[in-house]
Amino acid sequence: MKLLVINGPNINMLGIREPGIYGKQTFSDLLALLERTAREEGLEIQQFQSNHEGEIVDAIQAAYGKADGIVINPAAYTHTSVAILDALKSVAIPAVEVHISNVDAREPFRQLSYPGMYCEKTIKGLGLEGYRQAILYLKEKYGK
Ligand code: CA2
Repeated sequence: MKLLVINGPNINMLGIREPGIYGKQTFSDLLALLERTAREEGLEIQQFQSNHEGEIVDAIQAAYGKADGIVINPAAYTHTSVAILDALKSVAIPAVEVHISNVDAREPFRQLSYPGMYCEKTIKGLGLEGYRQAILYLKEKYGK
């Protein structure tokens, strides 16, 4: 099974500031978690991080016919990007949305998610563990 994990803007800065909201773990820790999970679960996991909305749209389109599932943390684009929502709809690959923080308990502008309107499930507030849970969900439901 091939999964694509996509992270949006500033996720590469994890652990550097605001540990009270996002925890102390870094982006390198996230990459290590993805590698470890891929190994343990016998999955092929490709990861992509970008600070640019169009590049995220391109990555989703490039997954068409290749990935069996997408795990996506669109970061700030969560709350603004109809383009990412449309890209997910256009490829129709099963997707799970992840948020490191509990966006429900934060500012009102973080309560709306456009990509989440396509995603089967949203996991929030579990830190990096949320990515692992999203991967396990996709494996359980679509694994082959
Ligand atoms: O909780 C999440 O995973 C978010 O997607 C993270 C985004 C935020 O805009 C979303 O509302 C919720 C922010 C990404 C990381 O931003 C940083 C900010 C300060 C220090 C390090 C990273």
